[in-house]
Amino acid sequence: QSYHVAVVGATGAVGQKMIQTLEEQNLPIDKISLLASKRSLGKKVSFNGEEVEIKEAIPEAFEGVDIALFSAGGSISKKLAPEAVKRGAVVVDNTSAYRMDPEVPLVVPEVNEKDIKEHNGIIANPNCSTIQMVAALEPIRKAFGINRVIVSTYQAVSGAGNAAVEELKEQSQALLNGDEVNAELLPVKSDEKHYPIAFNALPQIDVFQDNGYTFEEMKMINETKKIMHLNELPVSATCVRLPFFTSHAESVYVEVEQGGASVEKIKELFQNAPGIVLEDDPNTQTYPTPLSAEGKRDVFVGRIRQDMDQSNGFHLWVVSDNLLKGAAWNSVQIAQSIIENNWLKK
Ligand code: A2P
Ligand code: 11C
Repeated sequence: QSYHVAVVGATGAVGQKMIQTLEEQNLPIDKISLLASKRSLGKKVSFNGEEVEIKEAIPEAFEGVDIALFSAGGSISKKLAPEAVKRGAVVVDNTSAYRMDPEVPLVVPEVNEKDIKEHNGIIANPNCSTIQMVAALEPIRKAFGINRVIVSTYQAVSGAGNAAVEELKEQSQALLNGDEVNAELLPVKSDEKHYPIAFNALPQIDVFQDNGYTFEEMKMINETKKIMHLNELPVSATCVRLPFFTSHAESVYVEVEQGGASVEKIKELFQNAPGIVLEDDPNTQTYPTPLSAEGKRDVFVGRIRQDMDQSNGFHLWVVSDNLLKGAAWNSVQIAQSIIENNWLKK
């Protein structure tokens, strides 16, 4: 059997990685529809050696599509995902539009692959910073249970799309040339104030909520509970944007439920966990960095330490390519699981 796959947002930072990952994964795809806005009409993208023309993302574009990967922003997903489902497609949505909808599974295959089969047409791909954290927490949860999570993030600009990548380049060049620096996009395009990201750190990712947390922080909090099926798990997050292009890094503090956990045992868990690579040896200065994780599909973990005061508390440094495991690769993994398990229809 062969499938017709659509990518919505095909010209975007994540969409481009989706196309590349679909190609590398060699899934049984006999037709691909690459969709974006009117602005991209006529552009061509190569897929499996063929030039495919970008088409406008309109409801009719989903006729005959089996699986549609969406990454063109929440409002596009809200408008077009139901249109795709109406026409018989299963949607893997990489926006926040449906993630907290109780009817929509929110999936990181290493954690809750089986939730996919409960779908009603839409499966949500979590936020990039959530995905890499829960992938690292899951082996610990399975072995010891977890009681509390506190995370601080160090996030790449590509999480905010291609325009943010351009802004960082332009600002960096301007600063080094001694020219005036323009900030028009980050931290959030629609917000009142904009700050330079070049040579800076911005403790705001996405808009502020009434409780003083940002939406990115609330995504990490709420999505983690849903994916891990731990509705009562205390989770807190502080999310910060830094001036590098790719990969998010996270300092994660986790308290385990049962005794018996140690740094050595946690390292052993990571050595045997799917999708995780342990890079941890202070003697040889071995630990992951955003640059070393770039272009790779795994979640890298290092700097594992026991808390100095809390014997059931552990600190981890977790790094992953936000466009791959954080977005495109996780979406393609979900698509692959749908195909391999024949979960297209519920
Ligand atoms: P386009 O390039 O035609 O604007 P990024 O995350 O890098 O900012 O990319 C956003 C993606 O979402 C792009 O592929 C962009 O296409 C797409 N997109 C933005 N607005 C729309 C729209 N109204 N309809 C369809 N796709 C859209
Ligand atoms: C960022 N994590 O780095 C965001 C990007 O909910 O899918 C992903 C937004 C999302 O800005």
